[in-house]
Amino acid sequence: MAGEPYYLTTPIYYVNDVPHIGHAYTTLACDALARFMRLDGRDVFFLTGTDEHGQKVEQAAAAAGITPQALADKNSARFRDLARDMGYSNDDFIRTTADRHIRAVQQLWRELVKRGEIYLGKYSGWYSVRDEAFFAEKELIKGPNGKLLAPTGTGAEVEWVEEPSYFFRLSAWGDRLLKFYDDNPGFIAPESRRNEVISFVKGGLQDLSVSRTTFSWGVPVPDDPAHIMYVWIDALTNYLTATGYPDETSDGYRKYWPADLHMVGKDILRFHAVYWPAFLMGAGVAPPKRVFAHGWWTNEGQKISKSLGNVIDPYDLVAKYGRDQVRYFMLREVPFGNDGDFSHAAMVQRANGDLANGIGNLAQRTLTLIQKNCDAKVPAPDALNDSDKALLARAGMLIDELRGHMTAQEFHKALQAVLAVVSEADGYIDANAPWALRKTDSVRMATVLFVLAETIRNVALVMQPFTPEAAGKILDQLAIDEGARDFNQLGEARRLVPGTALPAPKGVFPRIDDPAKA
Ligand code: ME8
Repeated sequence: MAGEPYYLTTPIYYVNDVPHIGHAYTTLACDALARFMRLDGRDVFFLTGTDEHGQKVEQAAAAAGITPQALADKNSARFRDLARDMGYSNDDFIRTTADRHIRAVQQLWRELVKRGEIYLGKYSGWYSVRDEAFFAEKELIKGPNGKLLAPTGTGAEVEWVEEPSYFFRLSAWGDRLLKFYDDNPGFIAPESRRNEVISFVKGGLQDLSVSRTTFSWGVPVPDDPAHIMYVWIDALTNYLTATGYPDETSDGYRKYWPADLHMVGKDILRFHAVYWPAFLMGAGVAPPKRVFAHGWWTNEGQKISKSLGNVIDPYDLVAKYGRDQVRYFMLREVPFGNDGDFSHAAMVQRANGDLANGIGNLAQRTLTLIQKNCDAKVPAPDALNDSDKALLARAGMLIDELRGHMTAQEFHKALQAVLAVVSEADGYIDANAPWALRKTDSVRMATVLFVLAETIRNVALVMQPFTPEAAGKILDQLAIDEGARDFNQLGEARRLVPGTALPAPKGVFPRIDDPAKA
């Protein structure tokens, strides 16, 4: 596994609007995964970026009285800043207005034309600008005032569109897609979403309109610039662009394509799990290995929307609760894949219960005892008894459990597993009462504190992907070198060295209890 490439992507976000908690969430999930895989020795390429073309962006720019490029520049920068300010570890940030991308998407188009997958026709049908998607009449919903709405839950009105258009022969791909899903059972996750996609494809596919002529903000169709490409064919191709495509001999392409994981919200699964593999197979390019569609966040039980005025700003959240606390909450609170509700009470409960009283308290108690009773040095253990060995073994084996959960994108289960070890360690500290041993058996006290410090070292190592700052501070307090923090250092591979001087301990997860802050 070591050195094996791992390529993962977020959706590229529309620049018609500014980032909110939903965007931060998807990128956070990818960040945790990217950090985990790096610590596990993988050669990670983690991509995020912005989707800058299309009618929606053109309309938003017109409303703001600026050019689409100016709007894109301004809002793309905000997504880039968000990634920086949240401490995300993305390796690249792609923009669909960049030359490298325009070259890639035009090449993919040419390839599809060459293989007879694209033809010129005329489109007439319903289009939702908000969703940048076409819908069949039978899919539409009647709105309260008789207006026809897209069936996506966004409440967006559709408009009738009639124009010359290039089409992709999607109708010919149904059986091949179904076979592909069958041959690659892990391609769509979670399972319930996979079933939805399969039944959609079984319901029959229609050819897809892939160019527009009634607006101009997009990539021109090669040799027919009156047409601009449908924003989704443009956008999806970003995943290829970043690897170096169309240069199929480039290092990036050879190493990272096909992508290991496209992480998306459930709203855009169809584009990633149906259109995208069809485009790619149609162009003779291998499809990605996996698409995971996560759930939707609501705010105190309400749908998050601008009109309700309850959009959650990730900066506010971090200012209020802390970066690591927000990361932990979002990944632990909701089984990844399900919808989740953001509530102040739940946030505080998680941060205090699991972090302050759980991991933080265990580390603080143990390190303070060591500081006071072991001359501020890693204590030297005597012979280990069965309960010592059992706890060390549990902590050392955590990684095997976590690998399984992370490969399945079950972040909540990974964190549950870590916290289970923390509560075992809490039980161990109470059962062994090192503070009492100080007077009766200082040799045993040293052993108990060593076992606890080792357990904390293992817990902090595996927490790095989830709460990187706090985990780093705990490792600092255990005097662990920066170079000795990867997953090869877990368990017996590298125990703490008795006699190592330790700095004065400091709490890393403050309790959130200021009512004014609430
Ligand atoms: O769809 N809860 O961009 P977009 C959870 N440009 N996640 C949420 C969310 C919420 N309430 N709101 C948004 C696009 N998201 C296209 C993608 S990819 C080739 C092109 C997240 O700016 C979630 O990941 O509308 C969702 O899929 C994405 O933001 C949509 O971002």
